[in-house]
Amino acid sequence: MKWIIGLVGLVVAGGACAADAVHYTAPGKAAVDLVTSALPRVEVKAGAHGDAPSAWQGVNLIDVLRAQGAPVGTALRGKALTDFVRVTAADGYQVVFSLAELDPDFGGRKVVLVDKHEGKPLDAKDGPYRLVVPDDARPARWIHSVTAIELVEASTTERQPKH
Ligand SMILES: Nc1nc2c(c(=O)[nH]1)N[C@H]1C(S)=C(S)[C@@H](COP(=O)(O)O)O[C@H]1N2
Ligand SMILES: [Mo]
Repeated sequence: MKWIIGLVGLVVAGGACAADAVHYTAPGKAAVDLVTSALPRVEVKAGAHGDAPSAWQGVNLIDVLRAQGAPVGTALRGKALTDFVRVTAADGYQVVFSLAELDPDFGGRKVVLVDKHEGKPLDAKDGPYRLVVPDDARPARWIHSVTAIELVEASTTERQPKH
């Protein structure tokens, strides 16, 4: 009986955040587990550390952010130009991207949240999700074992935009 209660407790406690999910947070929004199945799938060919390019499949990070209501495109103006995205991994490793760096109207940097390499799910060491940033000269932002993606507002003044 005791073990049943323990099991139920575990399931309830774990219910807030699924084990293999990526947690998404943004200012003023409730935290969610990301569901990317409705987003367009993309493939990039890239190799880290001078490896021969190989194929990675997933979704564009900017599409994830747009789907979550992040201010992109014409909404990316004023204070939102200080917004950045912080990505955290299971081992505590973190990287950031500015929202404008990712937005196609600005930097348009390709960053893909991948769940497959050469068509196969990522292995336990890197998965279930990692980022691939083909145009970074060093692969240090190819963060693996992603657990959280946070949109962060970094504005520190009250200045109102003129445009
Ligand atoms: N979670 C996590 N991701 C990480 C790192 C890390 O320490 N932890 N190291 C980064 C660095 S410095 C590099 S060079 C690449 C190495 O990628 P690889 O293991 O696919 O060669 O992973 C990046 N992603
Ligand atoms: Mo590295």
